[in-house]
Amino acid sequence: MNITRRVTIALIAVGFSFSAIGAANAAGTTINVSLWDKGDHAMEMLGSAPPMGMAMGAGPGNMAPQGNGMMGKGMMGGAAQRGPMGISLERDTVPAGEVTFKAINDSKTMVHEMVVAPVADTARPLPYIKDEERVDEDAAGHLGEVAELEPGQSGALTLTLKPGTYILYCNIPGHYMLGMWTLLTVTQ
Ligand SMILES: [Cu+2]
Repeated sequence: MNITRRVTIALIAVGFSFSAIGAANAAGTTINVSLWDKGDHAMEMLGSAPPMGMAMGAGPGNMAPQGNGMMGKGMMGGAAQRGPMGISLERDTVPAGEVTFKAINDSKTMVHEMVVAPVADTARPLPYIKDEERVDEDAAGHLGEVAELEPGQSGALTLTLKPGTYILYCNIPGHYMLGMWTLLTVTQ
């Protein structure tokens, strides 16, 4: 074994012990969140496309992969794309406790935001105010948000979450209906 190799192995060992300490001491989980859209024309689909809110027919469970360009890109191999805009999570399952969402607006042109709410039943759409094309945040059970990020801006939100299912959605008018939401599972 030459010296270079020995040093390399020693460094790997140090790296492992550091990451083990890091995991043990971590106060919570951080999730990177991408708010994205496919450009200015994304809004034109509102009204012409079928509604794509949760449980509205074009959700992930109801949409077969068809290679139509709407599926599969996903920021980090995450959620399927169901519409012209969406929310992608670095991971969609986290342990209960403190969760920090680091949201970045990856749009070139549009303001987006990230609102978090609990979900009792994924088969039921969120309460919706049709006149305003927005989710009724109070009725949905608002837990917190990173409000109105300009393109390229980022923001963070830390919540203490119990086990269950949660939705992250954008409540800029029309965006939820265009598929800008995703689910997060919090485990025991
Ligand atoms: Cu949005």
